[in-house]
Amino acid sequence: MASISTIAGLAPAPTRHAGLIAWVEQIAALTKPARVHWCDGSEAEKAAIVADLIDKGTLKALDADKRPGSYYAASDPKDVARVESRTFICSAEEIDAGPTNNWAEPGEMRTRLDGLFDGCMAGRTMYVVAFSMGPLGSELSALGVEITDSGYVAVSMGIMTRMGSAALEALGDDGVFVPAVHTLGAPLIEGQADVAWPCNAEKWIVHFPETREIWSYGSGYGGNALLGKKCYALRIASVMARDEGWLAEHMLILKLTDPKGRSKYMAAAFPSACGKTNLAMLQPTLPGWKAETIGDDIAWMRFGDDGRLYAVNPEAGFFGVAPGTSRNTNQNALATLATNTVFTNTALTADGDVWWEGLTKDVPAGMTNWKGVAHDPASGEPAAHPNARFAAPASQCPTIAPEWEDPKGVPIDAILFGGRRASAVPLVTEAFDWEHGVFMGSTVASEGTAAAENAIGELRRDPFAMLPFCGYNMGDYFAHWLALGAKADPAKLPGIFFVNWFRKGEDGTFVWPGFGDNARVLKWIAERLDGEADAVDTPVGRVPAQGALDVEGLSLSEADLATLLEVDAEVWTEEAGLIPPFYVRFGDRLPQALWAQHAALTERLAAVR
Ligand code: GTP
Ligand code: SPV
Ligand code: MN
Repeated sequence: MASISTIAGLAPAPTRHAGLIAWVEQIAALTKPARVHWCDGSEAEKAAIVADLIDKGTLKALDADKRPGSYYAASDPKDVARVESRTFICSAEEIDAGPTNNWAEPGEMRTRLDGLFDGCMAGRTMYVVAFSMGPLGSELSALGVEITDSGYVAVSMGIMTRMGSAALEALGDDGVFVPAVHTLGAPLIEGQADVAWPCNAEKWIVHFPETREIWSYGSGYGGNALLGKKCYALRIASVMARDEGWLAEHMLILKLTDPKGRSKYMAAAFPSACGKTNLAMLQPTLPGWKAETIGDDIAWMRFGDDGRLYAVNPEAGFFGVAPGTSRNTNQNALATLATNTVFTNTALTADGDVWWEGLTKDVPAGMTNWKGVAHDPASGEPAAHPNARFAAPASQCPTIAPEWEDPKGVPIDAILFGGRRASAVPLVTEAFDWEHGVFMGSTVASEGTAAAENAIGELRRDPFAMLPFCGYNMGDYFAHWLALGAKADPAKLPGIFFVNWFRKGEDGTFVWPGFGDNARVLKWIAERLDGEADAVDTPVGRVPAQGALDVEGLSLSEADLATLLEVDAEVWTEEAGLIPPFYVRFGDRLPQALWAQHAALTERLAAVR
């Protein structure tokens, strides 16, 4: 590996950014790696790191015909998802982290981190990964540098961000960057053999919002370790956005074009593993309608000079949930990950390819499961971990919109909120106005998934799908959304909608077919924006009027359709009653306007009961 220099501190820094060099030297002195390598983001560099990871057993090359340029990793069984209980927002004042984040006093946390990071990279290579979140050179983009002792992270950052020389160049001699330090927390002493997936039983995912710093210890997985993603583009960026008057959101971005050629841009916030990737890549089942992809997880949005809200996808790749992805549900995702993809915690087939539950009806024989042992279909255990993921370049997506890297972003026409709700919540509801939409966003609740440690299936509040990702007091976050709307021209604000693909019938199965048929809901939304579709007012918002939702060709009974669109005042009175216990947690940081929205909802419900 010629490109990797061998002596810490003597690595020639490919930058004249004195602040960056000093920081890298300081972190090297603390973490004591065996080598320092400044990533340039080249193909040759990726090949060298991959070769090293294959040597170590971290990666397996997949069959070169079936899955060219692609690799497989299986994590430590205890390192499979984000660890919210170990995630901290260390603002100077506890109240500024708010009731929904873990907080620790910054001085105490720094002392703890100093101890944890002392010598933590011994025996390993320290990679210096400069990256841009957002298209290089865009005013909506921002830069970061992740230092990591994981080659897997360096390779993944190469897929998920614009990484290497170009980002270093964009930094110039004195550009601002968010410093992010990541370690597996698994130093190697002289002669100690490495393991395939080094990590530490103890994990710390720490953010200092005021100084815009990230420190991550002990995990090699996803949002814990690829620090450009949740840690920077959501937790730190949400703080930057509050201070600078923009929005950093857990949202997909898509473009929908109707048969007349009229396009709309939509952003949608659903909690983790609740359908963003799938909606971002949907294949409409409606003739003549076209959907294109701009982003699948994160949106940075800012009002333009024309008064409209513009969004960019800060990422360059998709880190998507594998299980459930199939030719029937998301053929565009499958095409995206045909090549140059890193798979983690899927199953491995006997012929050197990957598999996961839902990919095919038939379960291939002779697979190795994500734990590395022969898969036994009779065991009832899945072959892939439910949070198994793929990391694939966004540019490979067949439906990627030509403007996905437009530095000025795309003007958003509609914002959607949603979650997994087996009952109560209609298929689609339109907010009466921005403030009502913010109320809707603030009350999102969803059933838990495998993307985090919380109990699967249990209902929890996840306002704006940002509960795990808001880097400050969520009461202030709601106020920020209200303030941006109040400043804007109402005619230019996006419409706000609430969707729920996950309503279940009495037999426990989903009533709505979902996936490509979600285009039917998007069609109604687009027509509402153009003033062309009818709606009826209910206490919770506007739902499609009879016949306004295009269900032609669906095998949906009248009763099913009624279930999907029903707003039951009894049920909703109970729902509304659950909001105050949640709101009171924010004390006086909860905007009065949201209490007023709650009171108005209660009144509207009382009027129809
Ligand atoms: P993160 O990457 O964790 O933020 O998740 P995401 O919101 O991008 O979720 P994703 O699209 O990967 O969906 C996760 C799961 O939801 C998968 O198992 C999908 O099969 C399932 N899903 C997505 N869309 C639908 C839908 O319309 N209907 C149903 N029933 N399931 C869906
Ligand atoms: C999520 O959990 O919302 C993800 C995956 O998108 S991770 O990057 O691991 O956070
Ligand atoms: Mn996500």
